[in-house]
Amino acid sequence: MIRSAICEMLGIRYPVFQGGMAWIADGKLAAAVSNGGGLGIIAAGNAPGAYVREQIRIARSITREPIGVNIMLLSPFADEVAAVVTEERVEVVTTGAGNPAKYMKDWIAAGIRVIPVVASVALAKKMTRLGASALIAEGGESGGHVGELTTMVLVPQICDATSLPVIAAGGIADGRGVAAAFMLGACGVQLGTRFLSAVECTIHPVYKEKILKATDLCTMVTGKRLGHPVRSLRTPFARDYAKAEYGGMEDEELESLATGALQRAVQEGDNEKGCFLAGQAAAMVKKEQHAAEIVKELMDEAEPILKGASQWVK
Ligand code: TUI
Repeated sequence: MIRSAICEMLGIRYPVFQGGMAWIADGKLAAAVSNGGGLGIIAAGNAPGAYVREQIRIARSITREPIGVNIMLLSPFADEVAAVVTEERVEVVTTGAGNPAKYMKDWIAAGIRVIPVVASVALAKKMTRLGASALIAEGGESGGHVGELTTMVLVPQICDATSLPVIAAGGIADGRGVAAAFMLGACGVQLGTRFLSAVECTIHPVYKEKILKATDLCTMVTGKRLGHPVRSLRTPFARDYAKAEYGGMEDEELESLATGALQRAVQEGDNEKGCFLAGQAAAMVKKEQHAAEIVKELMDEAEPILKGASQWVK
């Protein structure tokens, strides 16, 4: 049994978080992960507060275990979602794509555990100072909005910069990745892409199929020019966007090209105009499984690897 400081802190059985994927990680998926012993996280994405409240209540109707909400800080609704998580007393808030400093005092006063995603040492230090409970170090192998550094170099640097528990994310899809993350100093992992194949993940069947069929070089990063690099599957949309981005299209037109693209992938499975966010580990996702089974399998695979690590020491 692998247990760590994050299990004790949050009252969860396994040190596994399900990443807060915009338009994807709803109350049902989060509750299934939490019931499986991990931490299920509802993604607020670009949705209004009322949607997030509804999803929290759906999750609460399915599980009594702790749940989290991920707040995407670029969202125009970030302020109202920040209030909703306090009113609904979620156990954990994770944040992404920015600096959550202005909300932290209120969340901490409400007894919420704040666990920001950090992609740099500077933000890790700031978040430690402002009272975060733990940090998620997310490398650029992940899907969606990505930072510069890979998981391999980011995790140890974040571990050196903080005394808080560190959760590793980006490129982890099986027990080998979990074991490696612990070796780098992490005491937990967060996975997004692997949970796209969960039975309880209600993305369009075309999206799921694309993940299950993905191969090693199937993802690419677009959006660097506008300052929001995003990793997604290499589909016609991603190729068209990249061409427009480097072909000198105006910023506004470029932005309108992306508007609604996540929803077109998640809800319609639109191969031509949808943006299918996925991490580099998509190729390692092989079959549809219940969320709880994914959590348990990750731990069952990681345990003998970690136990066997002493074989290398003569
Ligand atoms: O946030 C994510 N992944 C995401 S967000 C998203 S939706 C989106 N929509 C439009 C534009 C961009 C994204 C899809 N996937 N992951 C967590 C994450 N946070 N990765 C990297 C960061 C990050 C980057 C820079 C966090 C903080 C940061 O610096 C902030 C600062 O002020 O220092």
